[in-house]
Amino acid sequence: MDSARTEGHRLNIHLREVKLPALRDYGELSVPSYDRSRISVGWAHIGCGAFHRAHQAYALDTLLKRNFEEHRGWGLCDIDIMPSGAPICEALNEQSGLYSLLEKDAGGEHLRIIGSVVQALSTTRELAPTLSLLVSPNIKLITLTITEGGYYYDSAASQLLADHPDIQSDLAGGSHPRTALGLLAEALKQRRALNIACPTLLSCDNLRENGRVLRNALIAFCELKDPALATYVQEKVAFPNCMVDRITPRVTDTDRRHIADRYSLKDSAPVVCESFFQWVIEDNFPLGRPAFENVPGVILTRDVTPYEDMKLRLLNAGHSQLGYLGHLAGYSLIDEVARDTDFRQLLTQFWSREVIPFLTPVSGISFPEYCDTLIERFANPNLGDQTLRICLDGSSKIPVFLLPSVRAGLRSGASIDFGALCVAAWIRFCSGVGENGEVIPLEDPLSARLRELALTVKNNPGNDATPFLQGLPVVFGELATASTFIDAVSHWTRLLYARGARKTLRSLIQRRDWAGEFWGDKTGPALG
Ligand code: CS2
Repeated sequence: MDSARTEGHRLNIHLREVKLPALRDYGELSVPSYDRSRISVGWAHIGCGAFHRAHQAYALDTLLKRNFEEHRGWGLCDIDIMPSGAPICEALNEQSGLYSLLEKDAGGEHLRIIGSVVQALSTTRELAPTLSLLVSPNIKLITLTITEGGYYYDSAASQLLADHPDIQSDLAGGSHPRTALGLLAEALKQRRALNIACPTLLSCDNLRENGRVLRNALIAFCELKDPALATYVQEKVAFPNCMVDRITPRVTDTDRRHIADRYSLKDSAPVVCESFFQWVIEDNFPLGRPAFENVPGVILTRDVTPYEDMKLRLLNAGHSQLGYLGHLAGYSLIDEVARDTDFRQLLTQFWSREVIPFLTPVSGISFPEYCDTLIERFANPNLGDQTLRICLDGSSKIPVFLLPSVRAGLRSGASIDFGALCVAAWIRFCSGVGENGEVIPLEDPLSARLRELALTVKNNPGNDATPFLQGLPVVFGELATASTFIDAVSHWTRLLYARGARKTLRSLIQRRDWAGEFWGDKTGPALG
């Protein structure tokens, strides 16, 4: 047995005590091979969650391993603005930024200690140091993973949610920024005053044209706060779009115990993810960038939108289908849902009938093959991704992941039943009580409103979904008055209440009146 494993077993080591040279790569464990003391911060990231640490921080770690001298000035400082993010910042700092990333695929797992994060700052505790870092000329790139709702932007209406209490608080100059927009506006204001060039702002959230959304939201925020700053942002700041992809479940105590037992490592900030990694980035970085093209899985391109549409409408909307219906059908893990034949049929029919026909082709990618890979990824039995993780924040995910396909279907007179069934499942889910009377925990900034509206639908004659659809203009926009959509959602909600999730989805996938062949039929046996 090699020294690392022996040492680990003997010491039952905690990452905060690890001396890296003592912990060498062995089989399933790899560690930073570079001299971390020579890394300086050049990249700030807002949102210290697991996704960022499975994605951007992983990409930089790969580059530091490959070409240390070129990248040692790009070290990451992770910033969190949520009070709930303070403990993770503390845990990372105690471990001098180190954490373990457990990559899992169907064949096994690999544990990798990531060394690219130099420091973590929580604005609730360390606002002044955060601002001075963001204003420093060393910072040439600021990336964000602040969730779809973190932009306070209604994409369908193209407007900032200016009345939102968090935005109002930041406009009024509250003691601590509640939004990333407020924090960024303050940092850019100071940079402008000091005549320091603007870093590139790269949104890494699951939004269509995430760079454009960030730009529009930030400019709209600045217009209300400081119009001269709005003009400056408009003229001086680059906001490339990018598409990010790596399934990253919530870390559980079981994962922590597993890392401690199998690798003899205690880690207060571990991350679990699949081994798949993809990052498609628009190449627009005026102050330079790490050599992202050298990270396997990264594509630099001029137009990210076809990749975004493909990923959001196939992967993320597919997840929503499995999440809501799967949860109602009694599943707590996505891989179990994805191995259920009825649900596989649901996915393949949904994709082939209601999504793929409306996607712009992506050079070098066959959508059916992409979907086959998605099914394999969803069905990864080692990952332990939770249906409840997928079901959280529906009010900001459904409009981005699902409704663009519904709109495209309505425009062309095609079927929208799979989309409508997913919305119906969300409404049924939001009632807060499952099919066997169990409580469904709702995690969404709008949870109280969602529950109230969903209960109105539950108690409506015929489960008419109109109050839910019309009560959430930010989610449904003009769809709330589209009678075909209202009728379809009401129909599926009624069936979900009358028959339950499984029978309802069977009645859709076994429907006999579909016209023509579709990809799901052709590949049925392989997927069944
Ligand atoms: C998921 C995503 O949140 C969701 O609903 O679909 O978190 C998904 O796992 C990632 O976007 C994968 O890249």
